[in-house]
Amino acid sequence: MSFPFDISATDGRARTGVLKTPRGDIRTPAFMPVGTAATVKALTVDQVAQTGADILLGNTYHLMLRPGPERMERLGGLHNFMRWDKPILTDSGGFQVMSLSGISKLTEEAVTFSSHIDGSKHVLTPERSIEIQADRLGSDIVMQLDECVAWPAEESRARSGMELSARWAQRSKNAFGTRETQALFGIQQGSTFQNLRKESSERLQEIGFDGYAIGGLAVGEGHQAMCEVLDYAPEMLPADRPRYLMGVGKPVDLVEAVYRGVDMFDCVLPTRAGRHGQAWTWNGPINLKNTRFAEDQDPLDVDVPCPASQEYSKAYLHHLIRADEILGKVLLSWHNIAFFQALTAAMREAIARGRFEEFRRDFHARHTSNSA
Ligand code: PRF
Repeated sequence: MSFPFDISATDGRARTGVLKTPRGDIRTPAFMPVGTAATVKALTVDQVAQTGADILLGNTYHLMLRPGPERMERLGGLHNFMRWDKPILTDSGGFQVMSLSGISKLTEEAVTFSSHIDGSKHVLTPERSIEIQADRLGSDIVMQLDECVAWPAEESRARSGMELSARWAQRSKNAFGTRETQALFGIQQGSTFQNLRKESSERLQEIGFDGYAIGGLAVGEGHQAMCEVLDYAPEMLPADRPRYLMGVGKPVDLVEAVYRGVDMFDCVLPTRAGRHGQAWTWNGPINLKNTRFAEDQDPLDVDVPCPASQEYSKAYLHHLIRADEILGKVLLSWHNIAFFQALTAAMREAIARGRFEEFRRDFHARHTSNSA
């Protein structure tokens, strides 16, 4: 039985609704903060919850290496371990293997890789990924193992990655079976080829998933090329199931993807940028390292409902970042996550009111990318 997904309003291709899970509702469009190593870097789960996040993302790759899946199960699963009782979606590991690990070998059966921590050798099959996510970590939304082909790709290479992902989708589904309290998402691949995206979607729908992700984007093709794929890719997926664009992105990417029918996102950007002194605001990104903030007594963004956004001066944040103080990273990570939550909340409201076009126009007018 799939989690109920109630779409309460649509505006053009944009949708807003609620994905209902036993651990709580996920309001869509939703942004999932990334909690790679059982922590949203620099923040407590209470701070993350205060920003309005309904769901976090965790990573199979990192957690299988450290602290290890069997230990995680003995410790009561990922929710209990990190003290987050709302939903968690876990990524399956394949993408992180490709981007982080040492020499990896990909066969029909599995991906074999060496740990980025100690060089030890590990094997991940679609079945083992499902077991780790669903049974050891206790994830609420489990992702199939897939192959994300690097960009740019020849069509034949993009096809082989899409086909392997489709076969692994079937194996993932067989391993997952049917479960009452957990959901399984398939992942569409096919690089920037419309015919491959179409074939991928059809094969996933024949297998049948609780939700559908769009993978293989935001891998270097750029905003314009990504939008061109999003002009057709979301509509190839079932309208009554959530659509999740993996690893995306900047605020403009979120707005343009929601406009094209995407419901869920995750990205390290708000926390990673925060640790490097960058703050995202309704007026665009700024870097607090910049000398022009040295005596700026205004807060980051009074329109973002978060203590980090409203109660500290830019001059103070500038000082903290310049002095490499831990608190600077904490406050900017907190603000950025709060901004991304404010952004998705504003999109939900605009769609509900039938005002998404207007929202999108105003967003672009205000959001400049001059100072990052
Ligand atoms: N597949 C998986 N995780 C991902 C991606 C993918 O294609 C991406 C691509 N942006 C991010 N994370 N499994």
